[in-house]
Amino acid sequence: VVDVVALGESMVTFLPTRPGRLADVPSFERGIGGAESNVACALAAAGHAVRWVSRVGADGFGDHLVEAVAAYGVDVTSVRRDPDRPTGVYFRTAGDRATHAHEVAYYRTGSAASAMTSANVDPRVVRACRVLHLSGITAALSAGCLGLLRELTGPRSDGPLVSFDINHRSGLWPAPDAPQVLLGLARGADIVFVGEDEAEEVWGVTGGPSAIRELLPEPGVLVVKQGARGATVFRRAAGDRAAGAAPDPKTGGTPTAPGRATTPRPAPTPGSARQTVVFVPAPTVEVAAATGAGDAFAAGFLSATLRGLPLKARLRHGHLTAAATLTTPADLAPPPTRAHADHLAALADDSWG
Ligand code: KDG
Repeated sequence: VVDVVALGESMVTFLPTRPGRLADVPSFERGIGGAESNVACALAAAGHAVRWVSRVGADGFGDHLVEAVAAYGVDVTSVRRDPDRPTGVYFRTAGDRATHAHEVAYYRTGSAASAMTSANVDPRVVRACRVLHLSGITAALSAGCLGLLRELTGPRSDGPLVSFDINHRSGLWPAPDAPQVLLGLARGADIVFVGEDEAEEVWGVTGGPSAIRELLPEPGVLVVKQGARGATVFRRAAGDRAAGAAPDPKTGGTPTAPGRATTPRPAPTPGSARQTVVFVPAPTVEVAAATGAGDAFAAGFLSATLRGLPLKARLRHGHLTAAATLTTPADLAPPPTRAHADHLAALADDSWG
């Protein structure tokens, strides 16, 4: 059984060998990036059975991506090679030490992955898992990619839990339609990840996690990442349908078989729906570059979800996996071993934050 399928574009990344503007940097180091494959790699490193579904060019960069992701233990047999389109690449700076603002230059228009559609991605492969992980980046790549995401997050009566990271990348959205598109996709997902600052940037929501929950009452699980402060999770009663998840001793919630909402799902009324809310502070770390930290967080949270751990442990696993990426300049870092992360996640509350 595949635990997680992650679907999305990956790119060969070029990171400058020294700080400064892209215009001034004379040389770059090659790495790999791609929000969904970052999640896939971290989950595979944590011992889960993971498949990455994508398209890359029939070129050297495509070879490198497939080989590098496979080296993490991810099943890449569903990655298709496109002889007519290139593999996407991108360049970015490490960013300002204080604000972490960085420059990004994408070379991915017309890439192999941007040609993904619901006609050339096999829905049986994508849905044969416990959790399907998607992100808003894919929605911005092309009309075909958006159609595919709409189908995967659309009304359904069975199949995996759909996890959706908003991942708003302003440089990828030509038209001012990101807010509505991302909201629509998120409303169809079961687990949603969003940054507090991201929600303000995309939807203008300024009231913190509870205001974001009011905008997004549909997902059974909503995770609001609050940067260096921590993260808050909202879980509706019966909103946790992770296959095989054990009862949650902290909340008394008893996740059952991989059941799923029927179609169409009634929108719960904010405030009236019974839900659990948990906040966990983030550990303090020396940030080298923030890129990829959200993906690592999602991987840690999903790993703990698949193992049926309580909400607090899910957030702690998210923070610990994110910390590994925050402390490296690359998009992807080897996460802590599962045993080490379990040990850290079990520490007393006053060791956190
Ligand atoms: O979340 C990190 C990603 O943004 C990075 O790896 C590259 O997928 C990427 C993108 O589209 O920006």
